[in-house]
Amino acid sequence: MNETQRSIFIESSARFPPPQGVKLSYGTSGFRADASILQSTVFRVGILAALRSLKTQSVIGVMITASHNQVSDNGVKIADPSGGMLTMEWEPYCDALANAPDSQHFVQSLDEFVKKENIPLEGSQSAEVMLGRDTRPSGESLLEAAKQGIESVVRAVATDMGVLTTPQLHWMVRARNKGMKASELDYFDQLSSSFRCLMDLIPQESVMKEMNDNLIVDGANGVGGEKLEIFKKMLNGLDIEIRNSGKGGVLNEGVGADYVQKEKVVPCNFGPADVGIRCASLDGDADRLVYFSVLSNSNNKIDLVDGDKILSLFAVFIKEQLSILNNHKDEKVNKYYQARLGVVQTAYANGASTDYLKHLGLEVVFTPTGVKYLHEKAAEYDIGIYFEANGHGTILFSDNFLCWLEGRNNELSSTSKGSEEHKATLRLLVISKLINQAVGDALSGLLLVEVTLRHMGWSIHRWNELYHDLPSRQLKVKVLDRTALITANTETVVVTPPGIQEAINAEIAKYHRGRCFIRPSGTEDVIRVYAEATTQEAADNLAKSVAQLVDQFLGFGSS
Ligand code: G16
Repeated sequence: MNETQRSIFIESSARFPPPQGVKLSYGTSGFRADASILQSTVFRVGILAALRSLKTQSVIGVMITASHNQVSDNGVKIADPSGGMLTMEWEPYCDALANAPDSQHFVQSLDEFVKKENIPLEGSQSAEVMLGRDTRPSGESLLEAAKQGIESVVRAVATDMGVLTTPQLHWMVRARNKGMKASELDYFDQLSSSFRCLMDLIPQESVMKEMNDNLIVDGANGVGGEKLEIFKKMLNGLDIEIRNSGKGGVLNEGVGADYVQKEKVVPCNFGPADVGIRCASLDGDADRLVYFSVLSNSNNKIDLVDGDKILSLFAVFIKEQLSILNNHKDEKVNKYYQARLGVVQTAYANGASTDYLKHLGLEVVFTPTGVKYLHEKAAEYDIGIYFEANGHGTILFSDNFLCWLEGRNNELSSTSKGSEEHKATLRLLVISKLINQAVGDALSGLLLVEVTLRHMGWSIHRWNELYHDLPSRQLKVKVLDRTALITANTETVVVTPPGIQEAINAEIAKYHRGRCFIRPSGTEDVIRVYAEATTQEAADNLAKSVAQLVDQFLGFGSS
């Protein structure tokens, strides 16, 4: 890098000294920590994002959010040109740059990195980074730090898109790089027109079968509730009541998808009066979605309809459309496409959901936790449906298949408009426009759930009856150093520390259909424990005894 650029970096990074004695790591979904220590990290990520833009000659995204974490935390992550997560190859650079102890070391690492990656810092190309943030109070000053980072790269521009859901920012980055219109209004337009189109394609016989039209959405006191308030005005035909939309309550406190899914109780401001109504919960930045119904006389307990069930619902719907196409198959060239449909889950997927999906005849594959892994795997199929049990997921369509669908749709529009085959083709095409192709998106997911339930004529209870979850329990344990835990086989086996897996196996063996695994969280400073068994009591006991093992091997008394 030339001297001018070097001295700009030295001078600007000196204004953002890193916190002492803290090691940050680009985890499951970017950097996350207490917001008070993130200024320098976010500034440095801003620089890195501008360099990524130079390297890829595309628009890059930076989102300031800590999603489901408590309100005092914040975080930052980069969206790549496709709108997906930053390529994992760059994560070690993020770690190295974020942890450089002072501006001299930082600029030295930056220099090496620019050379190694061959980034055209001295050419004539410009860079652009789109910035978004959620509603956290710390977001504004962190966004300013990111902006200063971006703008310290010569010829780099920061475009502040304001307060957004995380998936909106990812969608906008993807749209910009595809040369499409990419404002918030364009996002709402695309989703609402696709929703209306799918509603128009609902078979007459399904209308009002078992379906109750009312829907109540818990907005987690975050950006998702706020956006849904605006968006719902464009959604004729969908009756939504929004609670916890951010006025008054605290972000993610006793509300939101993470709370509802982990605690399996109603969020604040829901209760016995809501029995029988279909309810949904978004998380703090609206990239997760779960549904639930309030149980009567049950002390705030709920029937949880989690990401696994959303995946199953979508799988049934898509499979139905594909079989309509197959029934009309004409082996003549171009009239038939053998689309590969696959589903992707993680170890958190309830065992009953995996059994159900396999029983449907679907190919089910597993990856470690984190959308970045699931998304990559799902992209290998013509239609790849991925969901984590926590409600994070989407449906990806391959370019080849979309191109074939477009062609077929044009053909059928002139030869057999309105036929079953034509409708199925259209539905698949429109689903690909409704559901976010960049990343899991609670708002687009919610619209697809709503239209699919109407298509099936199903109530939330009928949907929940697709299969019965095995009872499960999740716990988190604070430890000395969570990086001391290393896992393998998509997080189902512990490799380090030695001995703990054998001890876990001995606990599992005590329970019928017992299953349990532990993994270090990538977003919080804890070890997570997941246990499953045939009764709730057994799942609770298994989780508890394994949590004790974690404490014994890795806890504060273990050293
Ligand atoms: C992020 C990731 C998700 C992951 C979750 C939990 O979600 O995007 O893929 O499941 O973290 O991660 P961990 O168990 O490692 O803490 P979010 O909604 O917090 O962005």
